[in-house]
Amino acid sequence: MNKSHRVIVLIGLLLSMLLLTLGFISDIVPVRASDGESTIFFIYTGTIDLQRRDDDSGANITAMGGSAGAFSASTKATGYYELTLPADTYNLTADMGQYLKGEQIDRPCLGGVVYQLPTIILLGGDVNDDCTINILDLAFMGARFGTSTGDTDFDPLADINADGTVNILDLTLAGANFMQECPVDWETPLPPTPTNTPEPYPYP
Ligand SMILES: [Ca+2]
Ligand SMILES: [Ca+2]
Ligand SMILES: [Ca+2]
Repeated sequence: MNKSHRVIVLIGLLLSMLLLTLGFISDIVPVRASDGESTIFFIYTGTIDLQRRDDDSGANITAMGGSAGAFSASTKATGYYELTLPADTYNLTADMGQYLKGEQIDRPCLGGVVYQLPTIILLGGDVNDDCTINILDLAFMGARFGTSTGDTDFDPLADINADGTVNILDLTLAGANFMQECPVDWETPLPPTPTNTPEPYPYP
């Protein structure tokens, strides 16, 4: 590389840094995969709402791709998540312990797109994580009824709303969801519109 080439590369680098600083270059850029093909990432955003919890952190969104593998992210306290993925077709799962999970199958995901999945409300009360809320879950909770954090027979699994006590609030929540099963309702989003211009999305 002669001197003029080095100057051109340096100017290019400085220009890129300037454009990045000014926000003209999106953080969603094609990257070179190991096979030499260009891969474009996109971002799913959305919200997972845990019934009767104000703090919706700790729920997981998982995407299993046909060829891209598995990706996952956790929710913040607001229930908000972001998941960055390479283009592929994915099966999506929204899940949290003690709650029934939701699924979306065969979601085609195109590159260079940022879009929002519909909010999903996970139903509480599946203590034993067998995808149904039934007498087994209620019996487990009933056996620990009235216990609180620090009690020897307290079990956080029975504390559905995670307020530190197993009481009528937990029991009525599971009761209201009695005989519900996975997957819970999760509105299917419209297919994303192919675009190389990322749409603005809200960060809470
Ligand atoms: Ca909630
Ligand atoms: Ca169950
Ligand atoms: Ca509770």
